[in-house]
Amino acid sequence: MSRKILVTNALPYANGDIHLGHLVGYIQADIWVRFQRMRGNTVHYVCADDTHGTPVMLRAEKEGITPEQLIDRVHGEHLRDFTEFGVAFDHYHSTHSTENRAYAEDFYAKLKAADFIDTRAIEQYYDPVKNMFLPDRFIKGECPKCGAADQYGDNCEVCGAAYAPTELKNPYSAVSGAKPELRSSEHYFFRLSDERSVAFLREWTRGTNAAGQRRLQAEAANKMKEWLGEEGENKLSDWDISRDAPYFGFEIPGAPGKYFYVWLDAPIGYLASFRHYAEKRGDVAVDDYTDATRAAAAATEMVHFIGKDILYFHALFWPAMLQFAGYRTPTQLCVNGFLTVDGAKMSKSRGTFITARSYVEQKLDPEWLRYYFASKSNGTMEDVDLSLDDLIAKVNSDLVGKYVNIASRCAGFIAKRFGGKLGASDPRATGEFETAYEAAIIARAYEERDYGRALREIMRLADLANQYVNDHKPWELAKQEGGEEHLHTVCSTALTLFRDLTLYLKPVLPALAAKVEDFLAIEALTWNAGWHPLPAGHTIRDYRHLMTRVERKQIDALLEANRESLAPAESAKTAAPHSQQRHAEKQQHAAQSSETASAHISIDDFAKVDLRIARIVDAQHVEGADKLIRLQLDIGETDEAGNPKPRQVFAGIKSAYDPAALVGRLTVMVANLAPRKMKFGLSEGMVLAASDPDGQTGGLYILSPDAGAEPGMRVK
Ligand code: B3M
Ligand code: ZN
Repeated sequence: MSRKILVTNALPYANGDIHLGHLVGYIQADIWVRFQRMRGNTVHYVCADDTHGTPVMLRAEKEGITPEQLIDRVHGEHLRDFTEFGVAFDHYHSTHSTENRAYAEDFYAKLKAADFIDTRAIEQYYDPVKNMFLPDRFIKGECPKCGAADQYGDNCEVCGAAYAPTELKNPYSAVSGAKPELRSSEHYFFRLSDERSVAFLREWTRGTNAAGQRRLQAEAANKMKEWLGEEGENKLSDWDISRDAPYFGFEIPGAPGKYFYVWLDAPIGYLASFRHYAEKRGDVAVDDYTDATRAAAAATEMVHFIGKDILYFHALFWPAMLQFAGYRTPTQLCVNGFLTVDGAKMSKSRGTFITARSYVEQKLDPEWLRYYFASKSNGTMEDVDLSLDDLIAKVNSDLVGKYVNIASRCAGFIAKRFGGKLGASDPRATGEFETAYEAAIIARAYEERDYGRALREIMRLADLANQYVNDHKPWELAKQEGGEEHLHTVCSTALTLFRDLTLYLKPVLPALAAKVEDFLAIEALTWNAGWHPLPAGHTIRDYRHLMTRVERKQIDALLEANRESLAPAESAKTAAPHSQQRHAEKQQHAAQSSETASAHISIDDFAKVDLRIARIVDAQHVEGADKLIRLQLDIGETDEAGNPKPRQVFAGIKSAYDPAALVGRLTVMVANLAPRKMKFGLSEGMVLAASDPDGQTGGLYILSPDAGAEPGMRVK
């Protein structure tokens, strides 16, 4: 039976550009949507800009325009960026819309009637110059824990501590610089801590979707357990859903000067976007997807793709709001991790904070990125690393070297020797590609969003196809007397295999697949269990170039285009003078450290360092040491009796790693460092770890080799 699914992506804020970090989740969702449609399922795929809140209001003010003008412009930019990357929403709406206001008011009225709304007075910082209450991110001061200057009101970027803005020392308003005053004001709360809501959320956590998949990934379900606590416990707090004027948002009915907090109406925007689209189309029954009773009867699904930083909103507030306002609840959350670039947080000074726009302007192919992100997606909440060299290698070897190569080696013969007409295919060669079994393996991986697994399987088939071509050598057949018929069969067979590979790759590479459908003169490919070789006598079109190789210099140009200049640009000036200064200092620091890093050494100098792959066989906290973890590292060494003899190393990585999570991992160690006697014991080497060059975030990242490396292997 075919499924009916409403799919959404998180709504990006309307005050910033789309960057590659955003695109991870959007591309993952788009691939899933395309796959479901190829399977014959009905999918409505919607999104919108998240337009409300203080940052949008202040940004518009700074630009000298109205918030409406700002969000109009950004809406166009965001939609353009998504479209360029093949992220094809059925509709891209705005939370500042009539549908969204109507929904927000409806939710509020229903939650109020069900006794889920409370009011109480709270104390908050107020900017007496700007005449407004200040959200946490707009109050700065000294960290109450470590004393670092210019920290935000919610947490310290230097020591990582989280605190309330009222705990900051010497606070100042990031908007006007004024010293904020504490003032009291009446706020509206959603009573998340109500017993009904706790009971409901426990139940909701456990559900599955129509394909038998769990509603929540394992890591998300664990988080839920942590948030909800043990059975009988109630760890939830009520949620402040109102903000005081001036605020860009929807005024709360019957509460002049009070506005819905941006996060109240943001997820409601999913429904608003869907309603707008459905009404425009005229043939989609909105209630079948949104009303609790109707959705159950119609067996529709609602699937949200989100980043892991907004899980709390989507796994607690949102399902509870829906449930107690009488709406259907989400059938599945698909949560993705953050993006790192070359193993580190995206950074403006390194040029790895890459905007979608710059990528397109530098003329890089968006499908390279789609392919790469897909290859690194495994359906979990793990972070995704964009290794730039690996992107080049994967695209060039998999897509150009293996896949496109099949067509480019065979198409010419069909055109020149056979007038563009195909011959019969060899069923022995096409067999494995076209079995229901093979299709099911790949389909299952797509369904589970383990796109990396799907692509590995597809590339295994591409290897087989290349093997077939290599075995039969059409270029030699073409020169042989009487080789015509064999040549015809081999090239036709290879093109059938190429068609099959295209079908499997189509959710990831829709633009490329469309070019192939055109070249092969075939209907749009869909996912049928039993398909057939391209028929003899079928005429194909002339082969056109399908995809180019990535060059390192294109990547370098992309980084250059995104690198923020050292001189603080006039346009980058923020209302907060301190943050501007700190930003410039950070960048200067980064520039200096990269200068020192570029002094040359000879290859002999480098060869003196004996780097080895090591397996962490044990990791323990060290009593009395606040930075160290005691590691036992297997690098293949044994004692006289032949038993494994791991090295003991003390590593200063406690701030970033839980010892238990390290056991079993492979990493890289310096094996010939002179042993050093420490207070806690002998340290017989060193593990390598990357850290932020400006030393501000305190992030530490130990290295891991690619799969296949073994303990003891030399790294050089
Ligand atoms: N705008 C935050 C984000 O972009 C927020 C998401 C809203 S989803 C309803 O990560
Ligand atoms: Zn601190």
